[in-house]
Amino acid sequence: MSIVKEKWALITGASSGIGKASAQVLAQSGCNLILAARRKDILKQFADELAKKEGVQIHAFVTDVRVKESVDELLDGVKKLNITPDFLINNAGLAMGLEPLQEGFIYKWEAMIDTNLKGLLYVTRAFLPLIIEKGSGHIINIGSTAGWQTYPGGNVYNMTKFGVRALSDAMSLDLVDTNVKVTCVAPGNCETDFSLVRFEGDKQRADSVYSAYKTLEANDVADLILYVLNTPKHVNIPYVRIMPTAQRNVYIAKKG
Ligand code: NDP
Ligand code: 8X3
Repeated sequence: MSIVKEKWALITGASSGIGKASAQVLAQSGCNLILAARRKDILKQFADELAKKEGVQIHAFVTDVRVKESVDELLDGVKKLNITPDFLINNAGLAMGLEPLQEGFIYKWEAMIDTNLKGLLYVTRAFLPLIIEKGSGHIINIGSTAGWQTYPGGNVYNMTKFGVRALSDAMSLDLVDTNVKVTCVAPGNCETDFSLVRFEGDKQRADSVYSAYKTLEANDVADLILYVLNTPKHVNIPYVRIMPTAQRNVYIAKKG
């Protein structure tokens, strides 16, 4: 049975990687979409093509989740369309750098905290009351193995993803009297633009993250998100971790 068919999902960070793949997989299952990200041209073109291909309704909003006013505009835009999302996929996020804390750059810390934590909070605070009012729904927060295990140079990124995990738990408690479910989906190494962003455009360094062994593909995570959203009303999956077979934790991986 498809629960997502003809429902509405709001996906942040839908212009690339896991967010984009989730949009594709949900659209293939007949779910209508609200897509948010900062890069206007990429996002709009993707939304138009996907809507045409899969025959679902898709609205794209240029949104910077770090900016409260931008999230307010997203909320106003969605309200004007008379849409209340059934699902919120808090996916927008990034890592910046891999320096030891004592050599860290404040601008990188701020970008990670503002996006991965504050952005997630702004979007959730904006849409959660509407979802609760609707009577049922599902929040998916994209965590990470970095929210389970620290690693050298992971410091602030680790902190934000441990935070996403804690927030998922805490919001689930706050929603006990509702039919709104919360799941933290925590991937291991997944080939996307994540490392290109982390290393500020250094393609060679980024590629080396994905060449040592077969990593996850964005679609693997998207398929899992679809599975989680399609669980029956009485079933809630609080956390789910997904790893490449070759990677057993942040440190242990079979190379080659
Ligand atoms: P990508 O870089 O491919 O995608 C990140 C997406 O987030 C882009 O669509 C980007 O769009 C969007 N984004 C970034 N900042 C903002 C912002 N301020 N406002 C709105 N959108 C924003 O990486 P992934 O797909 O890998 O990352 C998605 C999530 O998955 C992140 O939360 C990441 O931490 C998490 N993750 C990734 C793993 C991996 O190995 N790849 C493993 C575990 C977790 P735009 O630039 O257009 O705004
Ligand atoms: C991304 C995975 O191991 O680079 O969240 O932190 S890792």
